[in-house]
Amino acid sequence: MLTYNSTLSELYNNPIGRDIMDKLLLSMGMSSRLLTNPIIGRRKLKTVRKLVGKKLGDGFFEAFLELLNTEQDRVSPREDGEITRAWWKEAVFYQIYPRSFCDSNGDGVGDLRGIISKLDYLKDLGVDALWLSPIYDSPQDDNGYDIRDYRKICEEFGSLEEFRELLSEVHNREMHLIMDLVVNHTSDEHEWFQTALSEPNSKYRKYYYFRNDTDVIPNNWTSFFSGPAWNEYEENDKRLWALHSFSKKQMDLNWTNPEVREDVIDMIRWWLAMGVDGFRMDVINLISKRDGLPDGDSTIGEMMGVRGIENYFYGPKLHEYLRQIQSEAFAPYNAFSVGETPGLGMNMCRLVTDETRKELDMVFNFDHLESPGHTRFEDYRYDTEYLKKYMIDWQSHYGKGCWMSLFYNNHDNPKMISKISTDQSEASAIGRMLAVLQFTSRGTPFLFQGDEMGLVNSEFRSMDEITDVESKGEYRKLLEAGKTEDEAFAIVLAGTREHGRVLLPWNPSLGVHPERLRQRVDKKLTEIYQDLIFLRKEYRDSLVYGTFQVLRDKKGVFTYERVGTERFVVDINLSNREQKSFEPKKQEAFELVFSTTGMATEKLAPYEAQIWMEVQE
Ligand code: ISL
Ligand code: CA
Repeated sequence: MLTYNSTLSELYNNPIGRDIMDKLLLSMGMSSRLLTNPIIGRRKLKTVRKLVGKKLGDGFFEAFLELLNTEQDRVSPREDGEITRAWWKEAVFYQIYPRSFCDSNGDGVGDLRGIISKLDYLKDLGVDALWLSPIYDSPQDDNGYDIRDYRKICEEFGSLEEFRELLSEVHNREMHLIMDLVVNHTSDEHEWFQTALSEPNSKYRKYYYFRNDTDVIPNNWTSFFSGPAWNEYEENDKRLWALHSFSKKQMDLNWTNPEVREDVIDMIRWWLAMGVDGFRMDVINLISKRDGLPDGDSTIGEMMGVRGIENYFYGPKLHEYLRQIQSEAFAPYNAFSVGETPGLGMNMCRLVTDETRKELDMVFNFDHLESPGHTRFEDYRYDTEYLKKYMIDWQSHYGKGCWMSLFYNNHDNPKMISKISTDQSEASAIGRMLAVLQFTSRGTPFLFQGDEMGLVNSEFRSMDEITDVESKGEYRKLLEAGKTEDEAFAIVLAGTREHGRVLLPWNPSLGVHPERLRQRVDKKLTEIYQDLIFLRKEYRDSLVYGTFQVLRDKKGVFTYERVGTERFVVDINLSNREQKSFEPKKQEAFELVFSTTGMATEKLAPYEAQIWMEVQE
């Protein structure tokens, strides 16, 4: 039991404690080495509370201790032995956001036929597995992350027959297909929720978080998409409340109810029986909420942008639920799982992905998407030095029993190239450099559609062009906080998820918005992706499973080696200035196998990345 009398180093030994303290220090520009300093580590929590208690408030410390005490397990990274081989560790994944991938019938909305028509292209690129963002029946309040019927395909996208055809076409090409599993919430139009509303005595009342015993809002939680996390209905002249962590049309399922878990598991098995190879599990770390749904601490709420989050982002039954899904649904079909787990740091990620624990195969960790101290809705330039720090940390410390995902973009984020620089003349070099880093690191690369085209952010001109429910909520919130319309729009523009959701410019010459044309900055990039994926597969033993070691970590450059049967040296210029290349590789017998500039230059050009391979006698 950790208490106010526990020392900082005791707190730091708790996996949740470590993740949170690391993040706090990082955002304050301080090193976590501070906590391994014996003098500081001996300080008690109560001393710290005295020092900063005024600023943070008592609730902060209470919540912190309570959270830490829910986790009794420990996982230390496995350093020795072999890495267990698996198809999904060797695969290159490609995320398709169906609405904006490829439109086959000209109605402006991507569809399943469109995906089928691009399978040869994807195979040719070197892609082994597809992840489809939701294609289920949905009122599309959050572009399909609000599901009305888990076993139906959204009409705009196609039919179940077309889905079966897609699946078999994928398998014919020896590729895999995973779907999106959105089970933290359903649409308010889902039959379960509708029945719960219309028949108060039905069992579906217990499928969600309903409250009818209070006139005032049940707690102070806010939703991820701004505003309170509760909808208000009326029933027999009384107020009826229902919880939603996201939009007002995405109602949180009550996972403490065993029938909810059974129904979800049944649905997963239905898709797996059809031949689907696994699932990406949407906000899966949010499914277990603390009993009684206690108020959130406002300091934590402000730090995280959502009030109440400490009560559910790593809830008390998370491990239990994940294991149940794993053993009852995934394991019987030998299916693959990758959890989307916003907010979890490395140690929490270990606790849900370590291979001995049978919870998830992999997760998406998001700590690298913004520089420390910054948030998505902020116009700033991303620090590539931090990307290096993050990669070194994860490559060296995640351990052999865990496996990381490698990605920069998805449908929830502006483009990484644009975060690093808005200078169009640098975009192509940055895209290439990021690709080298992604395909030569240990982990599974997830491309987001359009990465291979070098897409950058769009130049939206006003809120009229923004349809995303999150952006609209953010805009409203900013106006309420006193920003002018222009100021609010500028902030939304920086962070809007819309940048990841514009229709792919497959054929830019065909009457596409001129602005979209500019988005596609690098025509040659697709070939570069092909080459890099080829290299990764050809030298799987080194580039997928091999060891990782930093050779050079000076400002502006990042050099590392990957060693398996072969020895590779990857030499990266992270800056927009020329840099010295890594010397030793030239003296020893190395040959250049790849360069983003296509030349064997003496120095590293801005954002140039080179891959060298040791010549074997
Ligand atoms: O935590 C975040 C920062 O605000 C979010 O980026 C968070 O990761 C995200 O909102 C969760 O995303 C997933 O679930 C949402 C859906 O809107 C997203 O598209 C999906 O990827 C609700 O289902
Ligand atoms: Ca269409």
